[in-house]
Amino acid sequence: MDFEAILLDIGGGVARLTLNRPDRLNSFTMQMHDEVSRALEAVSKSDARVLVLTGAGRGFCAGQDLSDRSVTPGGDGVDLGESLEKRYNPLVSRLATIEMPVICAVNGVAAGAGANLALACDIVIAARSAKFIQSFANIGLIPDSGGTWNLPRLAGQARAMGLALTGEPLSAERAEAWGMIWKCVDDEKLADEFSALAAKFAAAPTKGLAATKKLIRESSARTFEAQLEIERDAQRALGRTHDYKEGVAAFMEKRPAKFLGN
Ligand code: T3D
Repeated sequence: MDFEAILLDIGGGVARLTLNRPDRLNSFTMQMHDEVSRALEAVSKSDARVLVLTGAGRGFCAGQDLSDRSVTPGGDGVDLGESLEKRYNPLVSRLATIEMPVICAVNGVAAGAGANLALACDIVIAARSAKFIQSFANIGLIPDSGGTWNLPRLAGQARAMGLALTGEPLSAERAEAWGMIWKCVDDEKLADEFSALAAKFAAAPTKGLAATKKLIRESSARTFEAQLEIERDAQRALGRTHDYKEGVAAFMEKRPAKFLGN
């Protein structure tokens, strides 16, 4: 596919999407949104069993490219609601619902929508030098891209409030200590770390992982009893998959399982 603002590589069951505007810290333009949207469509239709999202250069993503907006003091405002409805909201919804694990490899600063894009992914591995910044506070906006939903759930209300109202940078180490991300690793180990995890997921029972992701993500909207019923239905369906039968057979035969993702 023809991309300028991103890179997409699909092979060996792994889809790797790299935001690629390093001179602007991979901030989002309309073009980048369009390309990411097309790339995610292609990933959904491909044989990929895991998606890795990362950034080129020293940053992960600085959110909206503020130079892609004609905003002037005293001028007409921009319809940011439209921007969220048409671009940011579908993007984070898609990451939350795509039927495979999404790993975010945060290679550097993640600010504004870039921070919340990362936190919307299923597994976040951050380089030690990376930081997460709710920059919205500095320009009079709210933490979008799921920020007001994810932050209190990941960090608790007190920390969510602190991060969102002050816009202070949160180091990757502290994000890990607060339980907001899966792991913080030394910068030079980031690529090895996410590649190993992606390879593991590419050979995993994908339907089981996709159902796990879905149930965990949807759980807060249900009662415990309702969730038990959903677990029953999911397990019933998974019990009929190739990968469940293969997993049990492999265990009994004391050999590695060969999962096909179905
Ligand atoms: O508009 C809508 O559609 C609504 C949705 C909004 C979602 C949002 O994301 S709003 C929040 C937008 N993002 C920000 O406010 C972050 C702005 N950036 C920064 O605060 C800083 O750049 C960072 C803290 C992220 C990194 O700082 P630092 O010192 O490491 O780098 P830098 O020198 O500031 O940035 C490097 C270059 O990238 C620089 O360009 P230059 O001077 O080398 O030509 C800088 O202007 C550019 N850059 C960084 N972030 C953005 C950007 N250019 C455009 N838009 C950006 N967001």
